[in-house]
Amino acid sequence: MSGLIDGAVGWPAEFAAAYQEAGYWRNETLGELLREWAQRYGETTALVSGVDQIGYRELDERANAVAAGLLDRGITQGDRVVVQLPNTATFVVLLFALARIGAVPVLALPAHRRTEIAHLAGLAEAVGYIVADTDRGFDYRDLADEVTALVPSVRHVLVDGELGRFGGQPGWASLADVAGDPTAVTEPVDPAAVAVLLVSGGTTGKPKLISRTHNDYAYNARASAELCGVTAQDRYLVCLPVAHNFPLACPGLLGTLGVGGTVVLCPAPSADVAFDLIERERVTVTALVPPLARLWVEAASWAPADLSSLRLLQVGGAKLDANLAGRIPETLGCHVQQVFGMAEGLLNFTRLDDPAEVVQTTQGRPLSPADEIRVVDRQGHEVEAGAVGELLTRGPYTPRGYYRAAEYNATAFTEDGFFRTGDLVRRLASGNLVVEGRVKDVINRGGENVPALELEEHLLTCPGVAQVAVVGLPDPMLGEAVCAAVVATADGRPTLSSVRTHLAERGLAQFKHPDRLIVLDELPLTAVGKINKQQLVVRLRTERKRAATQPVDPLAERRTSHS
Ligand code: OOB
Repeated sequence: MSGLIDGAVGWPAEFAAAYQEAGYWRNETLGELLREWAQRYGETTALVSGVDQIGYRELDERANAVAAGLLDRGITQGDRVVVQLPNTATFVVLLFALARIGAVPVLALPAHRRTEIAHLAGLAEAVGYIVADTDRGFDYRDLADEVTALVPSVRHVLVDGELGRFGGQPGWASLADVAGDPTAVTEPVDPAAVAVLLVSGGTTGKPKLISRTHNDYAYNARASAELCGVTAQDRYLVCLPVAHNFPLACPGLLGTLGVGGTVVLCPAPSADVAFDLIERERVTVTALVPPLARLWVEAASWAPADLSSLRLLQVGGAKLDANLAGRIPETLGCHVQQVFGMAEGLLNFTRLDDPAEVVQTTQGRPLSPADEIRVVDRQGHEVEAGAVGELLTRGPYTPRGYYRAAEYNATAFTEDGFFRTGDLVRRLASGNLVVEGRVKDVINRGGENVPALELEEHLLTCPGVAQVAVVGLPDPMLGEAVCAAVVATADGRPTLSSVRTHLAERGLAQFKHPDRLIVLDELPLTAVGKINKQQLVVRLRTERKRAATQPVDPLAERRTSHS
C-alpha cells in the first residue's frame, strides 16, 4: 500500500475522517470496484464499441490480463502513464488495468499534440505513453516518437494496433502483446491513493494536472449516477472524449458501470454518427458541450432519426444558452440537464424534477451535501445573497491542490482549503447557481469593464447571430477593444451597425457594445469542443497583422468578412 504519489495534495486528516464517516468515501479502489461489478452483473453487456460487445466478466478478465502484462514490463505502483486513446474499449481496459496495479493514468485528450503531451508527460515524469496507432487520419506513433525524444522518463510506448516502422524498437510494444498471468497482480492498492490525473480545462497557460483519488472519484461517479437516476436499464453514450471528467465520471462511463448499465462508445460526437448509434443501441443518456448540443438540435430538425430511447441529455462545460436549452426537449424528445463542473472537482446539476425555468436558466446546484460553497468579492468577503462573485469551493471530491504546483496552489486555494474556481456566479435563493463568466474574462475597455459573457448573451439575441465569442484585442486608444466574433445563421447577415442598434434597443450601455464585429465560418474549439478564446485571439491578432502589412488579401476576405 502506498499513500498519495509525490506532489499530489490530499485532504487534512479531519476532513478525510469526516468524509469516511459520512459514507462518501467507502475505502474502495476502481480496480476492486470492477471486480465487484463483474461478480454482480456477470454476462450483462458492459461496453459496446464498434462491433464488439463486452460483458462485465470479460472486461474484468481483460483488465486483469493487461494489469499483469504491465507489471511484467516493470510498470508498477505509483508510476504515471500518459494514456491518449480515442473512445474505444481499450481505454476502459487500460483504465482498470492501471488502477489494479496502482499505476496512475494521465488522461490526455486525443486532440492534444506534442506541446501538451510533452508538457504533461514531463510534469508527471511519466514512465509510459499509450496511444492508438492512427485515428482520424493522425498517426500517434509519430507523436510518441517525438515525445520519447523530448521526455526521457518515458520508457514504454504501448500501441493499440500496429507498431508499423517502430516494430522492434526498444520499449515499444503492441498492446495485443501486453498480457500476463493475472495471479501476479496481488499488491493491494490504497483507496486514498491517486486513481487518475485529469487535465485541467483552463484555457489560459499550460494545462495543469488534477489528482483524483480512488475514494473521491468513486464517490463522484456513484453520487452523479444516483442524482441522474441511472440504473441497470440505462445505456450511456460516450460522445465527448472519454478521458474528460464529464463523460468519464459525471456519471458517464464509471457511473453507468457502477449500476450495471451499458456504456456505448461513440467514435465521434457528430450528429450523423451519434444519431445512428442512439437508434441502433437504444441509448438513454448522453452528455455534450453546448456547441455540439446546438449542432444536434439543428441536425434533428433536418435529418430525422429515431431518438425515442433518449431520456436525458446532459449539457455542460460552458454556458448553455437558455433558448437552446428550451429547444432540446422539443427537438430531441428528452429531458435536458445542465451540468456545471470542473476537473478540479465540484459538480453542479439541475435536478430531473426541477421546473423548466430552473433547468433552462441556471447551471444547477452542488452534487453533494458536503460541498461547501462561497461566493466572494475581490477582497474574499462573501457577497450579498444573489450578487455576483467568485465561486470558491471545497468538499469530498475537490482536492486541495493541483498536482506538482505548490507555488500556483498558494494562490489558487485559500488558506482554509477552498479552491478559487475563477468562475463568476450568482447563487439564487433556491441554491442554484447562475454562471456569469470568468473572473479573467472581462475586457478593460478604456477603463470600463465589459464582462464577455454578458455581452455574448445579448449578442445571441441579435437577428442573424448563431454563435458568438467576445474577446478583447489590444487597441492604441482604448487599451483593449471589444471584438465580437460571430457565426451567422444560414440566412443571417449581422453587421456591426445592425448588432449595435439591436443592443441599444435592448438597453445595453454603449460602452459594452462591440467595437468590431467579425463574421467567421466557425469558431475554434478546445480539445473537448468548447469555444477556444485563446486560439481565437491569436487568430484575430495574426489576421489583423497580416491585413496591416498586406492590404489586399482576397483569400482572407473570402474566409472572414470584417465590418
Ligand atoms: C468541465 O470541466 P473542465 O475542467 O473542462 O472545465 C471547467 C470550467 C469551469 O470552471 C467553468 O469555467 C466552465 O468550465 N464550465 C461551465 C459549465 N461547465 C463548466 N461554464 C458555464 N456553464 C457550465 N455548465 O467542463 C466539466 C466537468 C465535469 C462536468 C461538466 C463539465
